[in-house]
Order: sequence, then structure tokens, then C-alpha cells
Amino acid sequence: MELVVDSGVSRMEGARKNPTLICAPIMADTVDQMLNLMRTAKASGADLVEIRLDSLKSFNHRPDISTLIQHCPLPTLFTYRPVWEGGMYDGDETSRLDALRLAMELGADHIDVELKAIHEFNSSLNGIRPGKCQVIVSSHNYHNTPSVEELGDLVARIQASGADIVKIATTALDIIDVARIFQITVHSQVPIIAMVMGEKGLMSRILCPKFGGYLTFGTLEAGKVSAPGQPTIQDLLDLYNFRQLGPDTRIFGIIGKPVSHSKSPLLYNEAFKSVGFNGVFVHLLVDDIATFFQTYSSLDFAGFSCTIPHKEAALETCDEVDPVAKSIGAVNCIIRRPTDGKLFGCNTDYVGAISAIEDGLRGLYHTPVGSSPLAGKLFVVIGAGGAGKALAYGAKEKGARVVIANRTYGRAKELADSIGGQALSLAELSSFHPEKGMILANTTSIGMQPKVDETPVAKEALQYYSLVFDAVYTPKITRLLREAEECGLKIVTGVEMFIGQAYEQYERFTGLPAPKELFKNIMATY
Ligand code: NAP
Ligand code: DHK
Repeated sequence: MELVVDSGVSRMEGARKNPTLICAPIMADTVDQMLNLMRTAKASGADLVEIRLDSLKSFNHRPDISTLIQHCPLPTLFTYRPVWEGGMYDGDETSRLDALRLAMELGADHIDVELKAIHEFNSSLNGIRPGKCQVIVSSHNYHNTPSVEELGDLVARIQASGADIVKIATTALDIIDVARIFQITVHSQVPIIAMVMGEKGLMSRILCPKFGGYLTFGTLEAGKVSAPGQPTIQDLLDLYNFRQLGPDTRIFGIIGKPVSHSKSPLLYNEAFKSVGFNGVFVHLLVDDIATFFQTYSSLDFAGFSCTIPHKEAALETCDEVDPVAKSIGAVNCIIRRPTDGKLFGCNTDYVGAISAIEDGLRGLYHTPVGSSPLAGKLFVVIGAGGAGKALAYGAKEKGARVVIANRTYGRAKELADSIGGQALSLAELSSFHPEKGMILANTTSIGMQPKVDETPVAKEALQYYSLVFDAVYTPKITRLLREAEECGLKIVTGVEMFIGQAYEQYERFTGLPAPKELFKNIMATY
């Protein structure tokens, strides 16, 4: 266990399993503000800082660079990014390169020079390379991610320019673009920094230790990025266990669109860390699930949760599907079999939700041992997507009479017919009350962040129900659940479903028993 102490703040770090560095971008109007941010970066666990000279409002080369170098508590990387390469500097080019050369002379550990400027920069050195400084030669593409051939050619051109370290940053139009950056990283013969910018490129920033990246950028605060898609240092260290990642780390993730709201990475990465399981679980913003699996077909990509809008398509993508998931028509858990690399799909949503609802009902009604409190109840499902199918199937299995209400009536009818239930349009829902003591289960994304003021049914209609469940778990208490509580009803949250559906997934991912109490404790703080 390594104790990293500075300015009275310390981070306890376990032994590192990879040499990949975490670099904190430092952007500020003044040198004094930069010095404060450097100290924060050190305390946060960064390995070095990137000093973005182009962010300074005013800048006197020699005194300011000297001050920054002398007072920085971490190794330095000086960048003076011009507007034509995505930065903020739009002044004289010779002056810009003079500043970078001065940084070298004054003891900078690294400088970043754009490929487009490296030949002019090299000429200005007159063959003299001062000090220990490593020259990073960089190329940024804010439009797309080129082919592997083009990327390979770019690496060669950067290498030929005399770079000590190659840096390539591209832009993800689709998550499959990241695979090409992984490919050039793992095959690079020289130190390389390679990432894909944007939310779809997130895993390139987290998994670079697995593929041999020299460094990744981590911000001091969420959203205060120097390029699109950068995670925070805290997330890299505490959520993704960055220091523990290595070439043999297995990759897991939540496939969805949107997906950033998902708490699955929080749950599984904490559990992996608690037992020393060599895996990492990441957010995967996926446009097309079939294309995703065709691209990431190696055994390293070991297991996936699946959410909106891919659960039904996941069924078609898997090589083999559990019979219950086939009956439901939705898959939310996908495992790549180590023996043959085939994809196996199953559904853990229905067990997670139904068991949580049964527990809630047992608090309301006496239930004979061995029977379900759902038996005979009128169970109204709002939604006919992956979650809706899971709950409809599960409630039917437990002997409930099931009604499906959905925005698209045809999907409601199709699901209702498949389980011998009744179909309603969403508009009919508020006036549907054939009896009291019904159970309501929302499985639409209505009320999910950021549209937290929405609800799928009028508060007045809730008086006919005894229990209300909401699959949406971000936020934990949705407007629907809040209004149900105000009506004195029993509520069951989507967090309880989320925890329940994760048990079987974790066991399938790791082969280990689910840490149920840990899962509950993690989500209790949420
Ligand atoms: P899905 O397959 O895409 O289904 C979405 C359902 O919501 C469809 O029935 C759709 O109706 C309906 N819908 C979406 N937007 C709507 C709107 N604005 N107005 C009316 N209906 C709307 O998604 P899913 O996988 O079933 O997930 C649905 C929700 O449940 C998500 O919020 C997800 O996060 C949550 N969930 C939570 C857990 C958990 O562990 N707590 C597990 C599973 C799902 P149409 O048929 O008309 O499009
Ligand atoms: C939500 C669901 O839809 C579950 O079925 C997935 C996912 C987990 C989430 O991480 O938000 O298994």
C-alpha cells in the first residue's frame, strides 16, 4: 500500500499494476490560479499536470514558466495549443514555439508540439535538445477517427518527426471507432498517448492501461475538461480502479443509449474491488448492438448489462438465449462464453423486479407460505419494452392478472396477447379502475433524469392501487413514487429492482456469489 502525501492531504493507493500515468489538465487565467490547481491535482492523485499555457489571460514567458516549473509539485507537461489545433492561442507562431523551447530549457519534463509545427520547432533548436525534456508530438482530429491504415501512417509520421512520445486524439462518431485506437496503441513501438474524444470514446480513456497507453487525462472536477469526454481523476481512481488495470483485465459494461445515468459501473466496480476480481465495468454508449459485438469480439470483452433501447435487439444478437428471456422477448445480461466466445443472453430484470414487489406486498397482505402475494392481483404494467415484458412475464408467472398500457397501443396488444392479458392505451390508463387494490408498475422511462417532473399517470388515478413500483431509478424517488406515497400507498423503487437484477449478473460475470449486503450498502448511499 503506497501512501502518497502532500500538503497534509494523502491518498492511500494500492500497489500499481500498470505504468500508465494520470495527467491533470491545468487551465486558468493566471499563474497563481494554476499553482493552486497543481496542488489540487497532486492531492487528487494525479501523476503529472498538463499546463495549458494557452489558457492564461496574460503570459510573460520566462518569469511565468520559471515560476510554474519551480513551484509545481508534480512532473510537468507544457502545452501551448493554437486555435488551429483546437486550443485557445491565436497569437504569433514563432513566439508560441519560443515559449515551448524555453520550457524545455527551464526544465519542463514534457512539452507538447503539434505535428503541423514540429518541423519548424525542430529547426529552431538548431540541433540542440536541452535537458531531460520528452517531446510529445500530437495530432488532434475533431471530426472523426480515421482508418487503421491512416492511423498507422500518422503514428509513423509522428515517430519520424523525432517524437519521444506519440499523441493521437480523434473523435468518436461511433463506439466502434475506439477499437482502432486500441489497435494502434497495443502495436506501437514507441510510447503512445491515444484516445478518442467524446462520450462514445470514454472507454479509450479508462482502458488505456490495458493496451499500454503512456497516459490518460483526468480532470479535477466533473465537466471541467480540456477535451470532450475526459473523466475525473476521482472516477479513474475510485470508480474504475485505474491503478489495478492491466493487460489481462477483463472488460464489462452497460450497453445503452443513453447510458451515462447508469449506476451499474458503481455497483460492479466496487464489488470487483472488494474481492480483487480483475475486471472493470464501464459505460458503453452504443448505437447498434450487433455492430458493437462484431467489433469487440475478443474474449477480453467478457460481459454486459443491457438497457434502453437495446434489450430486444440483444435477443437477436446473442448466439444463445435463456428460454425465459426468449419468452420475455428481452435480454439485459450478456455473457461471452470463455470456451467458444459465443454470446449467451438472459434476463435478470424480471426476478429483480418481481421479488422486490413481492417483498413490498408481503408487508401489506398476509401471504400463505409457498404462495406469491401477487397471485390473483390485478397487475397493471405501463410500458411494453424490455422491462415491461420482463415484469408482465414475471407477474403472470406468479398468478397475477396482467394489464398492459403503452404509448404504442400495438405493442401493448402484442405483449398482452402473449401473456393472456388485457391491453390499454396510455390515455385510457387514468380512467382504468375496475377494482381497488391494484398494483401499478411503471416500466417506461417517463420520469427518468432529466425529465424528473414527468409521470405516466395522474395522481388522482392512484387511489385505486395498493402498491406502486417504478423501474426508473434515476432519481430514486420519481414523481410517480412521490405522489403514490402522498396517497398513502406502498411504493417499491427501481433501486430495489436494480439491486435484485444485479445479483445474477454479478454471479455470471465473476463466477462468485453476489455480495448482496455490499450492493445494498452501495445503493443506500445513492
Ligand atoms: P425500452 O425497451 O426502450 O422500453 C421503453 C418503454 O417506455 C416503451 O414501452 C416505450 O413506449 C415507453 N416510453 C419511452 N418513452 C416514453 C414516453 N415519453 N412516453 C410514453 N412511453 C414512453 O426500455 P427498457 O429497457 O424497458 O427500460 C425502460 C425503463 O426502465 C428505463 O428507464 C430503464 O432505466 C428502466 N429499467 C430499470 C431497471 C432497474 O434495474 N431498475 C431495469 C430495467 C429497466 P413505446 O413502445 O411507445 O415506445
Ligand atoms: C438498467 C437496466 O435496464 C437493467 O436491465 C440493466 C441497467 C442495468 C442500468 O445499469 O441502468 O441490467
